[in-house]
Amino acid sequence: MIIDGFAHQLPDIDPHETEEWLDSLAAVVDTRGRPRAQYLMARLIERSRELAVGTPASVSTPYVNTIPREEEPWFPGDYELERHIRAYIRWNAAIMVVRANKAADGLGGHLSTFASSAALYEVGFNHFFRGKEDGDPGDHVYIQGHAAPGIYARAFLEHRLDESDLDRFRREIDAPIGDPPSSGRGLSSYPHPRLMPDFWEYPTVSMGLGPILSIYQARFNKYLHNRRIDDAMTSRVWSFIGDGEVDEPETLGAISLAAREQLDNLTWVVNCNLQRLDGPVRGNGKVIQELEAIFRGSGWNVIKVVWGTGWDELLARDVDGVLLNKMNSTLDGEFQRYAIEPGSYIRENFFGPDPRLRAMVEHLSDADLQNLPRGGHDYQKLYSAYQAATETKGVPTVILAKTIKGWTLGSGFEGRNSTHQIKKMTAAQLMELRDRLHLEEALPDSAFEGDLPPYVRPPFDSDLTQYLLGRRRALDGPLPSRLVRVRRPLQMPADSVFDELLGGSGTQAASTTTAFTRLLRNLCRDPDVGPRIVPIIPDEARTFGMDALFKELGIYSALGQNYEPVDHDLLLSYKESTDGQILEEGISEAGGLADWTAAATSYAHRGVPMVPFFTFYSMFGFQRVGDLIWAAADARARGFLMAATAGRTTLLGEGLQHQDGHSLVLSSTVPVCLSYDPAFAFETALIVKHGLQRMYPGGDPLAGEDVFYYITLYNENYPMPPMPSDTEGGGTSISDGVMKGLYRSATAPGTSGPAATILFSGTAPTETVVAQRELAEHYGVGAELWSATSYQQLRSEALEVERWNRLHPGQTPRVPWVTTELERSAGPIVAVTDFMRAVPDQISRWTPRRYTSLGTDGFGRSDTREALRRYFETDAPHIVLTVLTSLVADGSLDPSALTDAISRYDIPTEVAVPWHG
Ligand SMILES: Cc1ncc(C[n+]2csc(CCOP(=O)(O)OP(=O)(O)O)c2C)c(N)n1
Ligand SMILES: [Mg+2]
Repeated sequence: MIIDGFAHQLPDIDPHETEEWLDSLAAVVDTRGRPRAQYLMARLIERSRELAVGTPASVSTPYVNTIPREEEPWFPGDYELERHIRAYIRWNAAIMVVRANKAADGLGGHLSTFASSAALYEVGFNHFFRGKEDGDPGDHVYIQGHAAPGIYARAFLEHRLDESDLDRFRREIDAPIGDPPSSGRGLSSYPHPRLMPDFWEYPTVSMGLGPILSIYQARFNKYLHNRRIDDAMTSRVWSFIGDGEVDEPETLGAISLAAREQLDNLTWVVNCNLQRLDGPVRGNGKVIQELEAIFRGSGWNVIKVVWGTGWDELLARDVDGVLLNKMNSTLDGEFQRYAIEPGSYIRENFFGPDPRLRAMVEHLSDADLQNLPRGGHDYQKLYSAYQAATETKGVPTVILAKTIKGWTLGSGFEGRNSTHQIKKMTAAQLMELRDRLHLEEALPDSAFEGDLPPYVRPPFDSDLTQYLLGRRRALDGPLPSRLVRVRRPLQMPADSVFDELLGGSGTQAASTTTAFTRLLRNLCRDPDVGPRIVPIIPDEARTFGMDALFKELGIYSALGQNYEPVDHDLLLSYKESTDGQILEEGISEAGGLADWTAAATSYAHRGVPMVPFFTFYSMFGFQRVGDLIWAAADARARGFLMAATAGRTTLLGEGLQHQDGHSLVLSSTVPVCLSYDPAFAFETALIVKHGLQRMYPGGDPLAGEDVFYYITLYNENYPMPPMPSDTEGGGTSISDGVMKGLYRSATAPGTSGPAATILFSGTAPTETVVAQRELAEHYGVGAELWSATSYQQLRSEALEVERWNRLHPGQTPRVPWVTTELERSAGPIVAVTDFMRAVPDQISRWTPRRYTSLGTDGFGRSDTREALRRYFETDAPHIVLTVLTSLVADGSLDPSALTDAISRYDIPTEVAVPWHG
């Protein structure tokens, strides 16, 4: 017996009526069969939803189109012309890849992805995607990375690119960025704004990132709108996604947020060609059905486009429900097979077993059966789906379009498991493609005589090109198109915003994290830049002491705050509001990074520069969502990543999974990420101030650089010194030194013995100051202290110099800045960091004297700071011993100092090596 728990817990106010309904249903099943009962139930559910009865929506529907034929809107375009345009685009997309691989074997490229999705894109380009030429930002279109050839082919038809450009597909090196397109510039393999900054907008090729980024882009548009910064509601976010790609956790991981935030400005199109790279996506199941249930369960509007028009009349005659049953019960693995088999096989195996089904298609030839198209290749069906998606209010829409991978490329490609990887076509395959696309007139046999198959496009003044261009003009210009322009100017903050941090904390102990929180608050309070600051925090504001900002700035929520918070009577209560400034992401670093990316690219994607600060547990940044950061760098993001709770010894009891001693190594792998490890509040302020100026000089995005900042923040408290006078001895100003990565923080105490130099960063000053004192007191060593704010910046400059010297033999060699600076100090150099030694070791090639580093290589442990620093051998005694060891090696000190230090500080000498695990 099946019991629906909820119904049995409520009183039945009319058992007689209940019984009548149930008996009727049983009678229908008995007399008319199950399919009829299913039909009636479906109609009842539909009606009850119309009547807002409150019936829970089912998560799945039969395997047919969501939009019935009679609900399809009138198609406003020229069907024939658009089909012809598609044929040209399909041809050139394929030829581009084939030519590239003939010219240079192994260049790669993909034929089958776009072949399956050409109609999905074309209906968008001809009827929906809005461009930017009217001055508005238009739509945000995330294109499947492997479909790039088709997008280039369309740009070719639009006369944005020409043949020489297409021949530079995946040949970027000899074509510097910025060449005029007509000279044949390199076309990147996939959508890379970093490589084609006036063309691509959204990097998508690392699977799963495009989908999650698109959700947060749509959410960010609502944020801008609700905060009255930009009227973003005219822009729609479209994301094209592979059905294999949905297996990436990032793809589906944030879909419930999209529904919760009512992102009706978001449309996803999943290209369900049933295949990924190696084989079927769900051979033993049905990916469309699975996705439908997931999305409906998450509150999305789901539109399935399974069958092309040819199937409509068959379904209309399906009186017994046998066709529907066959559709429902056929597995994707079988559908993939039907895509490659002849019509006779389909007749035998799909329609054949049931005589009622077989009879249904008796009037169709085998060729007809083979050509019954899938919904994702049916322009009218797609148009209907897109139209419905754009009209849907209150929820995001996903269109699940069933296609064939490699469609129109011929039998060697369509539906084959190997299709994703095939990049070459034989002469016979090319002819077959031409015939299939009906391009005989444009491509007579004689066109194939050369070595390479030809590109072909209709003349500029042809009806076809004019139609194509006319459609784009009507939709405000071509896409993709990346444009940096100022729609809403940005103003830089007043200098006074930074004063508090530059002044230091006096005798009061403070951490760089609390200092930064004050800076963030001051920035938000600045009347000019304030509204453009986007504070983003995962569920860690209290950990970082940032909860104080909740009340003042408000937490953004599309729904406002429809409840009285539990802490309403506290001064610093949890305040959500529709115009809240803080994006509190909950426990999702990927979400926070996606937010950050939307804000950090807003200067280009919306013409509205925003300044995002994403503050997170540094351990869960690069290590966890590094690929999103890489994608943001590709997208030319500008902003600040604030690595809180940095360091391997600062988090006391947290241990192995939390103590970060390596994110600075990871961050240094991203070319445009400037990594800083400041020790003092004033350094942090300077880095933010100069960073703002570098990204937006005087507020101007066009003059700024596409870089972003990774800045560590610690939770260790010590008095924060004021910024020293900017004209420190030796000619380098403090702010210059902080930005370039190194400056002298304290001169050596007067001593009779040898000199040494100690570099510190992050929290290391606490131990180095003690070491400096001990060295002077017990060993007569006078050590200078230098703050190394960025080994990465020092290294980068030194590498440039090294390269210049190599390329300019015979000329006076240049000297790296770090070398020149350290020549102003004396004695062996010892660097101390709370990160692993690889961080300071970045400059070891260029230090003018003996160089040793101390760091926290190895897994973290839980204990006190003191115990941890002793364990990692970064405490003051170990610094002293290291300095003495260097001096002895240099012959500047008697070796007896070493045994003295070991016994003075009780340094254990037979302990396990920390980095062995
Ligand atoms: C994160 C990541 N892993 C692996 C790949 C390699 N890869 C490129 S395309 C592809 C298959 C894509 O299948 P699907 O999403 O179904 O797209 P289709 O080409 O079928 O439209 C894979 C595995 C990648 N690009 N990104
Ligand atoms: Mg696929």
